[in-house]
Amino acid sequence: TRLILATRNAGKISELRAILADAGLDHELVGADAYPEIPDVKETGVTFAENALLKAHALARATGLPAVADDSGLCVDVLNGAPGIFSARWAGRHGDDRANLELLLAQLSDIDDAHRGAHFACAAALALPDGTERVVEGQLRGVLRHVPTGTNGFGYDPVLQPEGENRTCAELSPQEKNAISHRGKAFRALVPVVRELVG
Ligand code: ITT
Ligand code: NA
Repeated sequence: TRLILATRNAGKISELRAILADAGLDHELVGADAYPEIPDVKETGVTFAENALLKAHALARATGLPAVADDSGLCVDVLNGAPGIFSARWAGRHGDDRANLELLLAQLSDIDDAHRGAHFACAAALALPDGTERVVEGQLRGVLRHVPTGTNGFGYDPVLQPEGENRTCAELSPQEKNAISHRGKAFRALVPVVRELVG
């Protein structure tokens, strides 16, 4: 069976392919880029779960195929959970990882190490063309470094150091990150749901 990955974020797509394959899912995984004629859905939800469901439903409805979607972001304690669902466009232009990272570090420049706690959050949604939906969530807790370090991953990975680690997410191998990440946790929880509802 084909399963649409309702995302255009290249970093997410490569992580999702590895996470879902390692979890034993043998579906043909097709990225949203295979459907350029389908417009991006407006992320009007106020939670990760709502936005993930919006993206999954839009692709499932438009393609007639089951779709999974990811909505995710960085929630900073001292910023009361910001940037949260606005993580991809925190500095203005959607998906400008470098500008987002710089803005975040500027906002935290006066914050000492004891107060730099944060977590990544991910909502993983499944939608079927008939409107059936499921959503599950995962988190990765850590602290925010002052200086970006590492070249793996994407987004805010160079500044988040997971609890119990002395490396940032961008210094972990893809396999190491997927084993502990918000996205790994959420999508591993979604796999049995896909098996039940999609086959
Ligand atoms: P799609 O909507 O097409 O899936 P997007 O990048 O717009 O792609 P989101 O709205 O979910 O997706 O925004 C996610 C942002 O959160 C992403 O741009 C990063 O800045 C950040 N983020 C999410 N997961 C991350 C991770 O594993 N490592 C680093 N940053 C992450
Ligand atoms: Na979003």
